[in-house]
Amino acid sequence: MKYQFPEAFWWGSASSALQTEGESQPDARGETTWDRWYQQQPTRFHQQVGPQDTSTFYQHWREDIALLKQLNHNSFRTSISWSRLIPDGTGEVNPQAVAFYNNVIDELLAQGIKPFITLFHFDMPLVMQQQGGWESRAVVEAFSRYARLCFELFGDRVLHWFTFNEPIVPVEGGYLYDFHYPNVVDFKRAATAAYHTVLAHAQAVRAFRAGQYPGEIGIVLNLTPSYPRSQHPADVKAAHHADLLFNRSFLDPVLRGEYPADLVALLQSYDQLPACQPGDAELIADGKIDLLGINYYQPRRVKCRDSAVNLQSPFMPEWLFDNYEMPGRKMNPYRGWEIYEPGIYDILTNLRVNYDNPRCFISENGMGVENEQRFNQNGQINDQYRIEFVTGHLKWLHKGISEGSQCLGYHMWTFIDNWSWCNAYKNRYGFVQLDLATQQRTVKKSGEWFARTAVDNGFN
Ligand code: BGP
Repeated sequence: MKYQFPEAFWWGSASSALQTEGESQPDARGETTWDRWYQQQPTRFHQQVGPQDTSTFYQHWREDIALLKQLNHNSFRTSISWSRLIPDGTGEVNPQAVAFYNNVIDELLAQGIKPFITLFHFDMPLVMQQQGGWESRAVVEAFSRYARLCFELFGDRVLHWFTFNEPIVPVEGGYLYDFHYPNVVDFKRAATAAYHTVLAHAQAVRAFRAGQYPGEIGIVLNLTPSYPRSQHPADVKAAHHADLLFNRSFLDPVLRGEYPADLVALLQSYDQLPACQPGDAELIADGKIDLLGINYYQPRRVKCRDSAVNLQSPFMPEWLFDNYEMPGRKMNPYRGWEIYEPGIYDILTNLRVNYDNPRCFISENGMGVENEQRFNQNGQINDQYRIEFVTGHLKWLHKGISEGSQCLGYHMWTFIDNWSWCNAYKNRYGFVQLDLATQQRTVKKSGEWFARTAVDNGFN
């Protein structure tokens, strides 16, 4: 076999609580920011489909885990919903939630599938947001209590924990670019939210280590390699700034235990540093992880600004660089994102060379397709494009591993077509097609291909 992967390689997929669980009356969870945002502004959501309309994992967990088994998963990542476990964020624990997550974890294990559990995948309990969300240190404390509770309840069986999924995304979406609640635009508030997320992560890691739970703890970051338009120093500097803001603002604290000095100097020069407290540096140093999850979808291409900055306007990342549309780049024709397979190799090489080669795995990679029903042939989605997408990335991943990267697995986004943030069901990603109206599940061609690849531990 030409592309054989290391023994015990993790083959699987990822999903998240809010995107799959759905409503669960009478065991209702507490409201999240997404529920509230949908009630307030349903038109922001694709075809006005909100977070209540999912693949109803809360009811179909046993059937869905049987499908994971059928697709030869040996591992599967999902998240715990903070607002389901503790509906008001800090108070009483919901016993139905405990029973539900126990059932899911036990059934995964019974089927030989390792549960990988994320503690926070974008679904902020509304009560916590009303107390300031990640801008508030009280919420950092509340998160750490929630994390400890999860370790206590499920830590005897869950051996792979992740504090956050893509923590930069709620910061970008909620405080810079208006695609997450609370949809404000303010760099200083964004920097504060990001800083407190790092503190919350570190508090959870501290609690995990103090409790001496078995297994390991990490974080999932969406790493977007920043490629400059040219090797001109101004373009290279622009790409470096984008890398500092969007990758290294989380990567360095969790792998090196500190912020990059040039990021601190950069923010200081624009008077955008968040407020620190005594003890923060020690806390961040304690937040170093055992395992890094890497979400990779597309790179960031960057050039220096063509025009002068308006110094009267509020500071934004775009003061430091412009995004660049490289001519001839390969695009996903069904979703509008660039496809650049070598990016996965560049991420691994950067980690190996510059970050002491951490243990890592690809925690999300996937191809969203609009109107995918058009590829239905005789009752099954024939998604050859997705098989090509995955093989293209796996080849570069294989090269990275053969050069020494400690990449331990590959998880696709996602198992079943799911509800997605403001996009709802616009972009379908699943190995399994979901008919939302009937809740019928049908394995796509890519699911069958993945099942063979997982069992063969590679492909030709
Ligand atoms: C990642 C998130 C997932 C998922 C995916 C696809 O950033 O971790 O939760 O949503 O992106 O994104 P979209 O559905 O917006 O195409």
